[in-house]
Amino acid sequence: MREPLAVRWRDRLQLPHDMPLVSLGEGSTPLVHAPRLSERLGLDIWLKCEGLNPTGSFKDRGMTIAVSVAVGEGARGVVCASTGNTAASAAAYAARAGIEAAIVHSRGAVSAGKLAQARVHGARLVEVEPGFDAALATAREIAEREEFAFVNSLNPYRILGQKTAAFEIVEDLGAAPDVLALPYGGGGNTRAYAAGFEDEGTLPRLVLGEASSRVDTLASAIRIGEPAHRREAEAAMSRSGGLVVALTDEEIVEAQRTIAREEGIFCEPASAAGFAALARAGVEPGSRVVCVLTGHGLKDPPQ
Ligand code: AN7
Repeated sequence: MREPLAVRWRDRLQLPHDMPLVSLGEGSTPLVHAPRLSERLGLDIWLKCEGLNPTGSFKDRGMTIAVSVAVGEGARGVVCASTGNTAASAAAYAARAGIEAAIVHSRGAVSAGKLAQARVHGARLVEVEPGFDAALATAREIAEREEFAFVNSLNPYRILGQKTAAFEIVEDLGAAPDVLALPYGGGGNTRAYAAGFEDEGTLPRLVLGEASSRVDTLASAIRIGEPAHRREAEAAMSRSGGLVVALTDEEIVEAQRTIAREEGIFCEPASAAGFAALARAGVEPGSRVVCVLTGHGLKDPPQ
């Protein structure tokens, strides 16, 4: 059995030993070597398969800690605004904890599978006008009015839990990679990886893939107009000597298909943005690269 990440990394995260733990067995995801992608780009590429977390995305890493803390503080429920994966994760962990979950989402913006997850776990769905920013404002109002814990990535425990992916990569490879490629939506994950690797002593070059058309990209998970963590995420990217690559939907879908056909791994479109960015990042040949595949392909399948 794999230990929950909050147990495995308790000391590193400085979590109290007596804290109540709400866990579904998250973390310890496979880091899979990608020989064909490596050959294609002249690099040494590894895929961190975050779609194998309990609800199918990396969001579970932060949610286990955020919901555990909320329960410890006696919260009646949790609330978040989401493009879908945070919603699915919050709903599952709230169900596990026996508390309520309220999910705020923009009309037509969330994939059917992610909405189904939230519904099946018994969350209350609140639909608002298009735009992630409107959803975030409504989630804050609900948090205040109903005394629910706010579990968007602005909740510091989310970032804390997500740092553990960096610890696992260093453990598996024996050192930090030269480059870390990942999708850039709100920037919380970028911030978490940077903090995790900096704890380990080496920040890899951060290659961030964002949708060139943030507000209406086909990659629904990263349909975020204004990144909540822009300042911190881009500061970490600059510190690392990295870059942000703006991608067309065609590039994102092509990267998703390449990973699926050449390596047998199905990730959702947003998750392929890191690999898509890599192809345009001018990385030194032979570099060791980890591409973070943030969510499972079944989450947001092609129509
Ligand atoms: C698969 O669920 O923002 O840059 O509300 O689901 O940390 O925002 C999801 C984001 C990448 C971007 N890949 O990460 C939400 C949400 C997948 C995602 C991102 C998301 P951040």
